[in-house]
Order: sequence, then C-alpha cells, then structure tokens
Amino acid sequence: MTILLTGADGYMGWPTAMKLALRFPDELIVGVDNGFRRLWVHEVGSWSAIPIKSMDERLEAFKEVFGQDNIIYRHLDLRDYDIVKALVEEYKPRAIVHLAAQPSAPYSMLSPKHAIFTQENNVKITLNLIHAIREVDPSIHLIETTTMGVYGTPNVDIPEGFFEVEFRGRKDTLPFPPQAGSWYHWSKVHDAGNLMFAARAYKLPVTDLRLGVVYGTNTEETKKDPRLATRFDFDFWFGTLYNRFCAQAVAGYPLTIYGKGGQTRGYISLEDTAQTLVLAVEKPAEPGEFRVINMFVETVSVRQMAEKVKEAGSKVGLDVEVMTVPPPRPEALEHYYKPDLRKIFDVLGLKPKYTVDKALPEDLEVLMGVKERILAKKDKFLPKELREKRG
Ligand code: USQ
Repeated sequence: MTILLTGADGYMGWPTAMKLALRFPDELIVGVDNGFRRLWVHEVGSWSAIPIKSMDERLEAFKEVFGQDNIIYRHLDLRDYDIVKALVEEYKPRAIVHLAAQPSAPYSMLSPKHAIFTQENNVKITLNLIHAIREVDPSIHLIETTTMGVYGTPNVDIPEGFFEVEFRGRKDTLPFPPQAGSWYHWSKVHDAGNLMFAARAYKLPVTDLRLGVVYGTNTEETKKDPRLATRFDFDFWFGTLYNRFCAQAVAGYPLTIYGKGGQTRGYISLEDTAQTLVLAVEKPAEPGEFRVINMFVETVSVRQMAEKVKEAGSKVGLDVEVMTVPPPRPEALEHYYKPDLRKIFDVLGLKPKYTVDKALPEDLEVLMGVKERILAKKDKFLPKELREKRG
C-alpha cells in the first residue's frame, strides 16, 4: 500500500513523511514537492534559521537512524494535470495527504502577481488531485489542510464547517460563511468549496482539516539527527507568530505586536500537527463524505503570546522586549473568537503532546543554538516600510 504526501519538503511535510513512514512501516510513503518553498523564502531574502538538508540527504539519514527504507521522493510540479494523473496511476495510493501550497498570507499580498500566483498554484493543485482521484480510483481518501482562516473572525461562535440556519421560516445545515483575510486564505476557501463539491459530485472521501497556526522547531523524529531537521522560518512573510516571536526573543529584537495584539488564533505544535495527519490517514472519511475538522489545540491572542514568550525567555536568561507595529494586515485587531474544537479529539483521537507554554523552553533553547543565523537576517523581521514607520 502507498500513501502520497504532497509538499514533502515543507515545514510540516518532511516531519509528516517520517511520522507516516514509522506508523505504517509496511507501506510506501511517496513524498512529492517541487522545492518552491525554498525559492519563495530565498525570494524574500531570508532563510531557514535551522539549516536543512536536501531531500536525498534526509532520506539517507532517515534510513540510517530508523533502519527503514519506506519513503521515496519525487521532484514534480503538481500544477500539471498529466503529471498528477500519471503519479496517482503509478502509485495507486490509498490516501493522499495534500500539503503542497503557498501558505503565506503576507506573501500573497505582496503584488498582483503574488496574489494570482498563490491562488492559481493552490487551487490548481487541489483540482488536479480531485480529478486524478476521480479518474484513477475514487476510493482514494483525500486529506487537505485548509485553514481556520477560512472562517475569519466572526462575532459569533465558529462551528466545524457547517451550521444550522433558520431563515424566513425554513431551516437548513449550510457551510459556515467564509470571511478570509488574505488572498492566500481565500485560496483555501476556494479549495474547501471545490473539495466539498468533489465529495458530493464524485463520491470521494474527503477530509478538510481547518488548520490553525503551526509552531515549533521539532518533532520526535526531527530531533534524532541534525540531518533530519525541518525548516524554521522567522521572516515577515513566512515566519508565523510563535516562531517569529521565539526567533525575535533569541535575537534580542523586540517582539512585533501588530496593532493592539488582540488578534486571536488557534495554535497547534508541529508534533501534534504531524500526528493529526497520521490519525486522519488511519481513520478515513466515508465515500462521498466531506469531513471538516477544526485543527488546533488552544487559542491564544498576539498579546498573550508575547507575554508567554517574554516569561519563558526570562527563565533562560533572555531579556525580551515588546513593541507595537502599525498593523500591516487588513484584519480585526480585537475580536471575539470561539471556534468549536471537538472532532480532532472525538473523531481522530488526538492526544496533544504540547501546549505553547510547554513547548516554549525547548524551542527557545534550540533557537539559541542558531542565533547567528537569525541575526544574519534580522532585517527580514519587518519589511523596509514598517522598519521606517517605527523609526
Ligand atoms: N502577527 C503579529 N506579529 C507578527 C506576526 C503576526 O501580530 O510578528 C499577527 C498577525 O497579524 C495575525 C496573527 O499574528 O493576526 C497570526 O499571524 P501568523 O503570521 O502567525 O498566521 P497567519 O498569517 O494567519 O497564517 C498562518 C499560516 C497559514 C495558516 C494560518 C492558520 O501561514 O498557512 O493557514 O496560519 S490561521 O491563522 O488560523 O488562519
């Protein structure tokens, strides 16, 4: 049996490849990527704080460390339908874990070209996978990480995908209205809509994992050998909140709170993210089922995150400062946020290993070991116009 993993070279992809390979030792994990993430981060002038190896070197190290040889890597561009169909035909996977996407909101907002690239790239790949599955074998379980950002920040509770509505005396269960906050997040709204329709029209089993912000330097597997490390971005475009704040703390750079810092999001560690993806493969959706699962472990505001990093920093000798940056994004700076969180535990059975508080000391320590690499790119914490605005 085979499991196809797209985006295998990414921050979540590589750790997930290893976790899948270890959980299903008799199956082949086919990792696919075209190396775009490395290029995008290079394009914005930054790099991964933690040095990463090529896929070939990682696979060699995986074999050595774990004594298993069940991950292979294919360097392919999944925007081409013929390539995707040939790939699915060749390996006949039982499940496809689809992580290959341009994931950055700020990158997608850089220019018209970046917006269009992001949507074309992301939406096309999902459509290619849907159609390849339909043509080759409609029983293949398609799992995609969309985003909690599909819902935006409405002033009411957020369900897991669907909610009951009563309108002019009639009732229905409908998709919760999307209110995404960037061209990237809208690409995932479009993906979610396309996945929902594919499940209905072609009877595909589909799992839409509405993923929150992923954080952390390591998983159980990446820790075992420096050659198994996954990337760690901290720049304005590709670094996400917790990761950036940790890198800023280590670099002696003030934590960059955008606006009031009341922006609240769901957070989940890299370890728990990879584990949730393994669980989604273990427990597939039914044919024709569009299964939406909110995927995070806790909600934290930007202000609270800054406090947590400051406190954890002080315990390891870091004097962490905080600053307010004029809000660079079109988002609510203070808002209500109460998303449902049930299915990740009840349906998939995740037992989270981390919370932000638990992970911080370990991650700060790892990043202190690569402080020079962070300092070398500290001008990438903010784009020029924001650096100038703050004086
Ligand atoms: N923020 C700051 N200071 C910073 C960086 C971010 O205040 O230095 C704020 C942002 O304005 C935002 C919040 O922190 O309000 C989260 O930002 P983020 O960069 O950590 O995450 P986001 O852009 O929302 O996107 C990330 C991933 C994306 C994923 C999403 C899940 O890049 O792929 O889909 O998290 S969610 O946020 O739930 O939509």
